[in-house]
Amino acid sequence: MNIEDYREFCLSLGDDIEEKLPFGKFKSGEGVLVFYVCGHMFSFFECNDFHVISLKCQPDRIGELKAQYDCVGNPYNESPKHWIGIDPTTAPDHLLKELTLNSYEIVRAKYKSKWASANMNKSRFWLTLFALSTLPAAAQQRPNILFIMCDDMGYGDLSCYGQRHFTTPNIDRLAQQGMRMTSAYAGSPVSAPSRASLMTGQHTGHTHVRGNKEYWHGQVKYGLNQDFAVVGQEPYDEAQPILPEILKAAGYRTGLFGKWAGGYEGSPSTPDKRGIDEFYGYICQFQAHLYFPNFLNRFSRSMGDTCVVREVLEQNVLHEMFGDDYANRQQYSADLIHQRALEWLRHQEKDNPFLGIFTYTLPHAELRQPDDSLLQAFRGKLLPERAYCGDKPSRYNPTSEAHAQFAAMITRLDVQVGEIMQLLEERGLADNTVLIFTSDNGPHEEGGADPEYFNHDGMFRGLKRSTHEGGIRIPFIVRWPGHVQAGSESDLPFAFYDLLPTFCDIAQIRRIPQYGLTMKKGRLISLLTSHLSSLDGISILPTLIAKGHQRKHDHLYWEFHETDMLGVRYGNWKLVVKHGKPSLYDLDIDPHEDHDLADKHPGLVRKLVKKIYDDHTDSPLFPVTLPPKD
Ligand SMILES: [Ca+2]
Repeated sequence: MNIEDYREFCLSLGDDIEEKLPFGKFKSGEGVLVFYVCGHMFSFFECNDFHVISLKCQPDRIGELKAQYDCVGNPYNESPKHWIGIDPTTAPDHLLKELTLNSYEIVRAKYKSKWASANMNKSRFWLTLFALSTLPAAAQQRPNILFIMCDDMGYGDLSCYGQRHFTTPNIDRLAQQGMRMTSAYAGSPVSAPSRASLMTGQHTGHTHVRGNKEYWHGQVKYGLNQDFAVVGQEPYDEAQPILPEILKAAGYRTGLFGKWAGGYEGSPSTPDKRGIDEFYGYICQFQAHLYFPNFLNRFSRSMGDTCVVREVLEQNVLHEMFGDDYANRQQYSADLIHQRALEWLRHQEKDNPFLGIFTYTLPHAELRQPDDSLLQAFRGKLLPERAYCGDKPSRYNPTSEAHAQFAAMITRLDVQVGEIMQLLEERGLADNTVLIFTSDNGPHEEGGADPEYFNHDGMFRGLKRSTHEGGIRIPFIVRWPGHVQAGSESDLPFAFYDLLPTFCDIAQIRRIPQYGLTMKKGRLISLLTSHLSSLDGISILPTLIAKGHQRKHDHLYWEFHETDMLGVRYGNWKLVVKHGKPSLYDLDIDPHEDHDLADKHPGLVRKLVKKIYDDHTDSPLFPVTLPPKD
C-alpha cells in the first residue's frame, strides 16, 4: 500500500472500523507500544505480519508519520507487511480507548464483547499506559546509575592519570575496580554546553545550549550583600527531552546535586520541570564562583517543594562576600551539597532504580575551603606557593596559597567520592550501581589556579575554553562490579553526547514512547522529523562490558563561540579551527598538538572541513566562524 492509498484507507475508516481491522489475527503475547509525539498520541500494535497504528492527530499527519517510520526503519520489525491507520477524528471514541490499551489480550477480549465502552479517567489511563509500556518484562532490577562529574578537573589531575603532587586514593581505587578510559571527551570546553551535550545526547553543532550565556536580573539583599534576584544560564530547548526526563519516564528516581546551568530561575528549564525529583546546589554556575555563597537552590519533592526555591545560608550572609570578612563565612557549598547528595542516596532502595547526577563543583575556581586538616596537610608543602589577589566582579576571592588550596580541593573531592563508595556498600547497592567519575571540561587558570604547576609534564595543549585536547580530554572511570572488568582500560574515543544512549542501554530502555524515541543499534532515534538527524550519541556499553559489537563514530565534533574554536577528531587526526583557520595534528605522534600539518595534507583538511559543514547548524546565540569550504 503506498502512502496515498494508505491515507485514503485511514480516512475511510469510520463506524465500520471493527470489520476492517483484522483483530482475529492477533496472537497471544504480542506487544503493544504507545508513542506520544508533539502532543499527539498514537499507539502501535505489533503482530507477526501486520501493524495497527492509531493516531490521535490530524488525518493529514498519518502519511507523514508513516513516512517517518519508513525513514528511520521500523524498530520492531524490519519489514512490516501492512500498515493500518485509524483516524481518531472519524473513529468512535470507545474504539480509540480500546486501541490504546496496553495489552493485546485486553484488546482481544474487548473486541469479542463488541468493544464494551471503557470508563476511565483519561490522564490516569495515559499514565498507566506509559508506565507499563516503558518497563521491561525482566524481573531483575535494572542497574542504578551514579554519575559523578566534577568541575574543571584536567586530564592529569588524578594520580591514576599521572598526577604527582598529591594522590587521589579513592578515585584510584575506583579505577582499579573498573575501567579507566583514556580517550574520553567532554561535550564542550566549558560547563553549561558540556552539560547540555550530556543531557541531550547532541554535540555542540546541534544542541541548543552551546555556551555560558548568563541571565542575571534584578537585585536582592542578603544581610550585608547585594545579589541578583534571578540567576542562571540559557535554558535547554523544551522540545528536546533530556537525560533525567527519559530515565524518569522509564521508572528511575532522579537526583541532581551540584551545578545545574541548564536554565535560569523561573525559566521553563529548571530541575523541577526537567525530570529531577530532588535537587540541591547551584542553579547558576556564576553563583558557584563563590564556595561560601549567599544561597543555594533546592527542589525537593520529599520536602513538599513545588518549584525551585532559594535556601539562604544564614551564617554566610552575616559576612561580606568579598575580602577579609569572607573568611568568616562557614557554610561551604561543596560540603553542603555532598551531605544532601548522601542523604538522597541513603533513601534509595534496591527495589527501585535511580539515576544520580552529582555535578560537584570542586575543584572549580575560587580556591577557597574550610581551614581544616585537608587543607593544613598541604600548607607549605607545594612550593613555591602562589598568591592570588582576587577578582571581585568574577567573585573569586583572594588566596595566599593557591597550590595548597587546589591540592586540598581535589583531595576533598576524593574523600567525598570515597564516602559515596562506602555508602553504596553499606546500603548493599554497590553491585547493582554503575558508578562513573569524570570532569566537565579541562583545567582552568582562573581564580589563581596554576595548571602549569600541577600538569607540568604538559601532556595536552590548551585549557578550558580551548578545543585543543587540554580543553576537552577528561578523565573517565566506570565501575560496575561483575560487568565492567576490574583494572581494565579503553582508548575508545567518545564524548559526553554518547552517554544518553549509553545510559538508556544500561537501563534496558528500548523505547521511550512519551518522547517518540527508540534505541536502534546503539543509537537513540527520534520519530520526530525535526530531530531525526540531531541525536548524535552512540552507546558505549559494548566497550564497557566487553560484549557485543561496539559501533563507532566516523568522527567527534565540538564548537565553542567564546574562543571562536571548532574541533574534529577523526581517527588519529585532529582538526582545530580558530577564527576560521584550520590546523591539523596527528595525535598518535603529537598528542600535544604542536606541529600543524595542514599544509602537508590539504586533501584531509578539506575532508574534515566538509564534516564540519555536515555537523554544524547555525546558532544565532552562539555564532562561530567556519573555515572556508576550499
Ligand atoms: Ca566546568
